[in-house]
Amino acid sequence: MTRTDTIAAAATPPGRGGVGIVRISGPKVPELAAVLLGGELPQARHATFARFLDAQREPIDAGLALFFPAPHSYTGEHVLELHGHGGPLVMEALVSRAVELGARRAQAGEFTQRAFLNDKLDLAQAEAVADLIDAGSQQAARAAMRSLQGEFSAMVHGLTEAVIDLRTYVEAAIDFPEEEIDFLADRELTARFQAVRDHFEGVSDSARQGRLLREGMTVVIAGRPNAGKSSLLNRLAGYEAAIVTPIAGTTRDVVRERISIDGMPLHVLDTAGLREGGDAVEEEGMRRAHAEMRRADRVLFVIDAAADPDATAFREERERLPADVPVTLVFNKCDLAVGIPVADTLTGPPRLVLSALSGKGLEALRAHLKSCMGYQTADGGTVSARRRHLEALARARAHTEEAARQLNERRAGELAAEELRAAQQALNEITGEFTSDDLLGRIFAGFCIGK
Ligand SMILES: Nc1nc2c(ncn2[C@@H]2O[C@H](COP(=O)(O)OP(=O)(O)O)[C@@H](O)[C@H]2O)c(=O)[nH]1
Ligand SMILES: [Mg+2]
Repeated sequence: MTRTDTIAAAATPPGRGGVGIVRISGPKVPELAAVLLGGELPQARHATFARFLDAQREPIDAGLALFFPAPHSYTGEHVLELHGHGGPLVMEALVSRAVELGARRAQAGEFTQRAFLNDKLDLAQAEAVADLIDAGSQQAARAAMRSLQGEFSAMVHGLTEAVIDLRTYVEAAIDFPEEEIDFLADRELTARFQAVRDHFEGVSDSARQGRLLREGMTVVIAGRPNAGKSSLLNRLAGYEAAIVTPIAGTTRDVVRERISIDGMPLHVLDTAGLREGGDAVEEEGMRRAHAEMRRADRVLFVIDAAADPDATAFREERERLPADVPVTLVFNKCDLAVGIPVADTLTGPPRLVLSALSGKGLEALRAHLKSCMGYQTADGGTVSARRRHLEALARARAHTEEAARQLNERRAGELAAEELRAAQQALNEITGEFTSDDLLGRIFAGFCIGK
């Protein structure tokens, strides 16, 4: 793919609409426009009424033509937009005509890819374009808009600056070896590493929230057999997705449901009850339950509030739950547990009291899940982010920790500087200062044609 190509595609979705727009971008636009519009180029950035002509100079359609000369366009190249009548045949005829005149059909995301390659947007911003288009809730849309305006990129740049400062500090010390001993014992250095760590923490938190808003949160329902896990899944899903019986050990495999709470996607997984002494099938079910919990964003640990008001089940299982996945304790069957005080001797996880049978307390659970996804904080500055960003942040952070270790344990300034350089490079992948063609290909392939 060379950037000397001129590309064309319908920018509006296929189907019928009042208006349909064909976008053409590339160096051939001026000559192509002159022929297609049967005369002169329209005045730059002015909506001009025109006929869009075929090879016989017969009008295919008539509408508005807009010419954006390079570099002041979405892609940074010459761009022509034709606003015609929104019908699939009209759009196809206009794109074919552009192809006859030397353009080729654009691939998915190619306009935005060119905008990225011409420095109109960085990579995180380009991804935010797709996120904005795909947003399933107002919050997700606002978060995507913030990323598109560069808020997330600015956070990543701030972090990169902090890593560069640290690296410069370390490298300066390597250049003056006679001072190295003092330097390594330096409190200043420890403080600087800590500051960078805190900075990582802040940016990773924002990115994690952003990813939840975009991709949805994965919630695993776990607990003892018969606590009401499957009943809870069915309540959330709004239909009988999982089999519910009074027999312990009914659910043996993982049951998955995709639900949405006010437009926010949520993946809910019901699992086999955790207990000792099940048969081989139940054992395998529990193994799967644990595997899903490790991958989850949150575990809803369901307690039978009538049978186990002290949440003994949770205390017993706690050790085996993944340490880094947050838990919410759900005291179910509150309809049976009237008057039974629900234990508050446990510190830590948030707790909710509800009845999967009657539906009491379900609204509070939905509100809780929404707040875990950043629903409330979305107006307080959540940005949109992707798994790719979180992975790059984690890698950068690991390199920074390794740098600290090289200094503390081995006094190896050179190696520490090298690790910091790798950290910086991982951060640069987020905004795209450092990327492979392969990565770019994968990112833009996820866009729609014409964007
Ligand atoms: N009274 C009452 N019974 C419930 C409630 N939730 C579930 N159950 C009952 O508890 C039994 C086990 O429920 P189930 O959802 O299969 O539990 P699981 O083994 O944890 O998946 C069934 O007989 C349900 O009808 C509740 O909130 N109140
Ligand atoms: Mg079940």
